[in-house]
Amino acid sequence: MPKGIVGAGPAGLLLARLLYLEGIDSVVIETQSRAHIEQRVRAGVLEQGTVNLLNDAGVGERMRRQGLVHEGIELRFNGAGHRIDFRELTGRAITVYAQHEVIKDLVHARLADGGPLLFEVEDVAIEGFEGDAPRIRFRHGGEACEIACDYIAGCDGFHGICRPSVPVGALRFYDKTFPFGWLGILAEAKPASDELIYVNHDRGFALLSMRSPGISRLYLQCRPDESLAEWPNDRIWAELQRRFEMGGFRLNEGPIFQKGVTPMRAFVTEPMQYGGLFLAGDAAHIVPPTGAKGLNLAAADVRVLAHALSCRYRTGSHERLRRYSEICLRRVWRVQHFSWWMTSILHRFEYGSEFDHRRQLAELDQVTSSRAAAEMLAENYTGLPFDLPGEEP
Ligand code: RFL
Ligand code: PHB
Repeated sequence: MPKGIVGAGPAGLLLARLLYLEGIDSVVIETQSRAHIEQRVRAGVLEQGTVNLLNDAGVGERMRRQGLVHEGIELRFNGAGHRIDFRELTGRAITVYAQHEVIKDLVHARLADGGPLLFEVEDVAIEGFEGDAPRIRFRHGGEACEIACDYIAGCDGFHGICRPSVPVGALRFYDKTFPFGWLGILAEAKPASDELIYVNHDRGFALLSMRSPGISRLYLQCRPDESLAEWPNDRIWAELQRRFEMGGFRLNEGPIFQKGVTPMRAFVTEPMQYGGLFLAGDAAHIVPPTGAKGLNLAAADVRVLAHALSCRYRTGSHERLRRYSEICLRRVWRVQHFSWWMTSILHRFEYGSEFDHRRQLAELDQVTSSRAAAEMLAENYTGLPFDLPGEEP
């Protein structure tokens, strides 16, 4: 019987590809259209381990050509910039390559592999996963469909149906909401720096990222319920220029072609499994974006799950599947800690006192002047290697 994969985000599509390479059949279903998922603007930073995984999975050809390899980032505070040199500190780097480009590569591979990958499904429900007869029901092209599978992978993101289908009380949730959001834009403007710049400013956090040599991706801290109507383009550029100000530094401005507000939240589900249902990626956990970790964590989960399923079919042993949640959660909590820490040192907390602001600046001073502290940041940012206990193949 096939594996049922609910959701064609990075978690679902990469899982399908890894299983295919192991000779394991799966069916992927997705509520959105192909065009929608291939254009949805999301993450941009890939850890070295994610890059290696995509390359090993044979879907890295365009990423190798178009991805921008970055060997460091800048932290800017108190009107000065400080570079964290990843290559020198860890020997590793990150790659800036948009999440929707990863999605295009994975969809292309999936269809070339012969699918199945069903778009625009409706009324999805999962059943029978407490016992040994998991089923997915949905409507597709107006017809009622049912897939019997031996396992279900819940890869349907934070707002999906898999996690809420587990009986109440069987899972435990850990949740933290931050009192701010990010207003993000994409602009046709040459990035003013070759590397990402994270800013701690009196007026709030700001971030310069990019999608290509001609497209800037910029964020600024705002209220979690900020209305875009209050942010005409002139105001966005003026606020960004103030927060990035340093010497003669100026952001390059250009037409803004995408704008959005993202609230900041952290969330973890424990365990990430119930019977024959395995939750992966945002369906199981979300992190605030300051550490650029969500997509990378989704990739790490499905790597563990694909390996566990492969062991199950090759050797008959359920041991790896049984330990799926325990293995993933160790990385999940390490990444939660890092994402929380990056968020806490870089943002302006509305009710934070001047004492707290001074303490943040002291912490940034330490990170940019102590090699041990810089190494801690660099090691986490470029990604914990895939050798946490249980993760090694
Ligand atoms: P996704 O990408 O949300 O995919 C879930 C898919 O499931 C579909 N779906 C269903 N399908 C079938 N039946 C149902 N009932 C369904 N319900 C939903 C959805 O349509 C969707 O296609 O989850 P996945 O695969 O776990 O991937 C997680 C990542 O998308 C997410 O963690 C990252 O985008 C987070 N993130 C970042 N991560 C990074 O690693 N680096 C970054 O630089 C980074 N920046 C970001 C980010 C997320 C952001 N936003 C918008 C939340 C920046 C931002 C602004
Ligand atoms: C992005 O390019 O969208 C991006 C980069 C770094 C982050 C978050 C988002 O921490």
